[in-house]
Amino acid sequence: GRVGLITLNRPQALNALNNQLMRELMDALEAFDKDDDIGAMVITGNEKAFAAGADVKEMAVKTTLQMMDTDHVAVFGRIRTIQKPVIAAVSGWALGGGCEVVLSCDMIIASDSAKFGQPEINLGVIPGAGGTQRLVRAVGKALAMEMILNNRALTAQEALHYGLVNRVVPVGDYLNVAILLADEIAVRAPLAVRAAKRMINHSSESFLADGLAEEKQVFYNLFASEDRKEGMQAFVEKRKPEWTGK
Ligand code: DAK
Repeated sequence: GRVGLITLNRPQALNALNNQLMRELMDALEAFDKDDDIGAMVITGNEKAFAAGADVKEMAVKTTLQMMDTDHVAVFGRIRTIQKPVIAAVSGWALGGGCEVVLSCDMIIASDSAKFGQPEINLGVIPGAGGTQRLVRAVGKALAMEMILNNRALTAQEALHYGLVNRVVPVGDYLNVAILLADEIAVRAPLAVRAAKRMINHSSESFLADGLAEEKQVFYNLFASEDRKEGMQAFVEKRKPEWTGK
């Protein structure tokens, strides 16, 4: 019908968001946004993972300057420019950049196996694509602190309890429920739907731009640290990182 469906499809890497995947995701969203036959969109992954974060293997070898130059994950910023509603249908892992993609969507339907987390602290960095700003608005400061400072992941039921997701449904149903919800919204008055989305986002975004700019700068600063290199290298080598505070 009038629903544009986008499926993240790098199952061998739990849909880790590399450059190419992020670009293709944004291109697809923008194409649907321009398409008059589409009224709403659904982004999904597979049962095991929505996305386990930015691709650490790709990131581990980057210098700070390369990160700033290509700013590949700044592609994330393009989600904010999508005017039509975007629903995330999440099962399994939604971690790091994957959780940030979800947080940038307008509604979230979770399967009962979904898990939401911001594990960047394990790599010696912080969320760099809106996590520190959007999570606190979604679940409140206390829980956002625990999730980001101490890698606490939320189960689907916890995410529902704290207001992060709209609904939790059995794993066999989550995608259909998301598509049905998108389908219902897609046939509503297009201008009003877009205006409502814009204004609801405006309520929390007026201070967000400053926060996002600051967050990105802090991310790059941490990217220059030895601990960041150690954290990412340790992941690639499947060992525990040794932090030096440098
Ligand atoms: N990147 C690359 N590969 C990944 C990956 C990731 N994030 N997550 C999983 N994989 C790969 C694994 O390496 C493994 O591949 P092989 O070793 O078999 O080749 C395969 O997917 C299956 O993963 P596991 O064997 O680890 O599966 P398990 O079920 O045992 O564990 C897990 C699942 C999700 C707990 C584990 O895979 C895990 O901890 N993954 C990493 C999660 C993580 O740390 N994510 C946060 C990444 S940092 C920026 C903005 C934002 C960001 C960066 C910059 N700017 C504005 C510049 C975002 C940063 C992040 O997201």
